[in-house]
Amino acid sequence: MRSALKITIVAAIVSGMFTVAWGSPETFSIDAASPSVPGVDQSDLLNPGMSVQIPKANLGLGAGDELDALSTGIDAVQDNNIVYFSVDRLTLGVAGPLTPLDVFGQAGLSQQAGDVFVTTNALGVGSVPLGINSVHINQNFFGEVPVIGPLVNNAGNQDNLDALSFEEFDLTGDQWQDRPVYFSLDSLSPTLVAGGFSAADILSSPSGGGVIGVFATALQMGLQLNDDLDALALLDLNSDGIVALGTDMALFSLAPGSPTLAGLGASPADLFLTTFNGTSFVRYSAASLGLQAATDNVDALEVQVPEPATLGLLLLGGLTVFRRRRK
Ligand SMILES: [Ca+2]
Ligand SMILES: [Ca+2]
Ligand SMILES: [Ca+2]
Ligand SMILES: [Ca+2]
Repeated sequence: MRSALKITIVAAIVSGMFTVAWGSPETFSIDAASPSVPGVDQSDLLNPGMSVQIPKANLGLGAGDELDALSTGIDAVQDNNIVYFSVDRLTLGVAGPLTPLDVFGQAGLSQQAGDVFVTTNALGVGSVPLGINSVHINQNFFGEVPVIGPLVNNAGNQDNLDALSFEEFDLTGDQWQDRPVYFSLDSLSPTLVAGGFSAADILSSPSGGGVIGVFATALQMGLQLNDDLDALALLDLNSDGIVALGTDMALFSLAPGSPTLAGLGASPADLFLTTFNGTSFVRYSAASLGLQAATDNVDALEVQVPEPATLGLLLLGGLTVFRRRRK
């Protein structure tokens, strides 16, 4: 790319030109190794700015639990998506036309783990994965450490965003969820043992709080009980909190060390698609996201439909679903 064009694109991204019309992160979580813990807990749902939206106790979670994937169940998962994702502290990325404002560049500045990236074309415009990504939201927007801009080198530790939603869960400001919370836990979470759950299960906590249930089991996705699902975009088509086999859809990723990855020769940065029919397949490879299969890990996910007026289409899609249910 000509350097003048590249500088223009980079300047546009820094100024936020490409971020305003796109998905707006409303809820996130960070991991236990983040320097902002224990100021907030690794299982709390957080607002941008690092205030607590839903404390872990209101989800039914306790000490030592690690919430590592999150969804409202109304994500526009389909066969082709623009993918929004986060990566872990060890992720390196692949150099691309938008470096340094991509995973590769942010990793070089030691500030990649708290960012949200989006799959784009070479001009930085949202696209189904083509092997190119760019910074969608830098970590300072979330109040994550380090609170610095995206072009500054970070000498210290960094918060790791490990769960993401474009929607809010608390709509009334009382710190209780007003819609179901779909989530997953990591393999060391005490609640897994207490509830007989797998780290690869998609769990749910109902509107208003209460007892944690299983939305979909590891086996319904063709996973093994000792896999760990660590990133999730979910469409529970009729929003009833009960999985519809062959109809509901999820895009997800697995954590490093999950035996299914070794069995398939797949990467913790690959994204799998399932309709809960007992199988999953790799829909987007690490390379298609601009990531390295051997070293990189996707640890949070959101999606949008790949048309220009994505927000309008998202609303239309939601209304269609709603009408279909009421027939
Ligand atoms: Ca960053
Ligand atoms: Ca992350
Ligand atoms: Ca998990
Ligand atoms: Ca992963």
